[in-house]
Amino acid sequence: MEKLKLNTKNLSAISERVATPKYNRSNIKTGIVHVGIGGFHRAHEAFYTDQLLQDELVKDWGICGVALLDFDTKIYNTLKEQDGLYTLIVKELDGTHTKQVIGSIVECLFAPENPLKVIEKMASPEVKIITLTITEGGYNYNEATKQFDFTNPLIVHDLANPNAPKTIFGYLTQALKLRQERGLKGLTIQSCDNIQGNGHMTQNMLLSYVAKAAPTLTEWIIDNVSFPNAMVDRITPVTSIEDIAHLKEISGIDDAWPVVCEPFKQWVIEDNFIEGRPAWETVGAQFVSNVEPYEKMKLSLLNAGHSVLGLLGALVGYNTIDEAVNNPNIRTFLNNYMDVEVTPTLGDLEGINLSDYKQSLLERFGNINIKDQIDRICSETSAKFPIFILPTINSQLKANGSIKLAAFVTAAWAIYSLGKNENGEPLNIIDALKTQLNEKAKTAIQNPTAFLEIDSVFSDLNTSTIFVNEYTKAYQDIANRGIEACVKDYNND
Ligand code: CS2
Repeated sequence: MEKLKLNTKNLSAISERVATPKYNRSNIKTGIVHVGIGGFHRAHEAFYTDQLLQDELVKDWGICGVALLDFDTKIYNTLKEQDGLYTLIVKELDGTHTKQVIGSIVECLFAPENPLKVIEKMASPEVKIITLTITEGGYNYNEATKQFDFTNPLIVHDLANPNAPKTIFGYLTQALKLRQERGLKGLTIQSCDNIQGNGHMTQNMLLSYVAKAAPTLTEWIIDNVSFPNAMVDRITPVTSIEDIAHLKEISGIDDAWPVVCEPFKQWVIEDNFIEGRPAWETVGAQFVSNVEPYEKMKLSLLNAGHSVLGLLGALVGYNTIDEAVNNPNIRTFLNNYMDVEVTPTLGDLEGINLSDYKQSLLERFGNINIKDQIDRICSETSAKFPIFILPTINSQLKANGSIKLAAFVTAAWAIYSLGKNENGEPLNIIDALKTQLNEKAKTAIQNPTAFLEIDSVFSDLNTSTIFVNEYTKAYQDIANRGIEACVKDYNND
């Protein structure tokens, strides 16, 4: 089969092989600027938006994708070369692949190359929404102080160089300032990251920054910018070389960076868009007045469930999440964690059948075709732990509920941070706090609680005697007998 490079020129030939956008992309205006064009955005919001644009009446909601960091150079170059097009490969449960070319990213910008262009785009009158996937750590929130972290060198840089920012806060501030100065309308800033109250978090962190960077803008933001909360969900592993080769082989599409994901998707959004929004509900998103319970459920069951499987699985020597969840002992442990420690903290989830939800998670985690990497799941655990697991521990401690399994997972993380699995093989730790985690992990061999001293992660958890006791016991147990033997015992307790 003739190999076709994915780009606008070849799109009609490619449409004979896989589904392609039915709309004329050159007629689509940019209504959304999205920051962070990694796999998740392209499997989720860009996918929903592509579905929406298939309706020929919808013309105002194209996406301008912004790559914010130097780290994003490769993805930016790829998308630029492919005219913003990429293939989404859905790995179905039966092992088949559903492929389609997504066209909703109609423009791309690389912030480090031309910051002013990005600021101008965000300030342009046709843009009504700025959406973000900047990762949990990107919000610059310090768990210990519960405040915006002004000590971050990048924030120090942005305060000194407002026209050449490096962080999202610098960009948003400059863009909103321009909108205010030019008498333009405000817009919506919508987080698509896994954070409880992600809209509130975005608003609070931005207002903290603005109070220092441009105090006269505060009032205007309060009146003219909305920050809806949202729960986002679709498991999107890192694309592998095999995925790229397979697409070329089977469909003859030469796509340098397709996106792979699971069939499941969910997007629950608070309907709070000050300058209008796409009718994403027509393509499966849910608009609700209060998204909090959905967020809490997803973060503390799905995301925390991932961390449980990732940390325990990594120590045993597994590479993918399905291997971990298909180990019956680890699966039972996760089940117990969800039922005994998380469920009591969730309160009333009207209209949701929690048992079905938990069951569906086990099925999704177990999808052997997805091959979701444990390295991906364990990456940046220092930013994930305070969001995915700590709230469960805090609620349970308050209610005198069990925290035994969460303490076990925390101890597993301390041992994981030594950098070797139980077979002595090196672990690929990817974490902004890698050095600190490793130093504390080494001290923890003699004194396990040393690991809990990282207060930007654990806050004051080390002052809870109940937690510290369970954690220390679990630490020693894992160190002496290994994950699997311990997990078996925990399951029988
Ligand atoms: C994962 C998430 O990063 C993680 O640890 O739990 O990326 C997860 O796959 C997504 O939130 C699924 O919606």
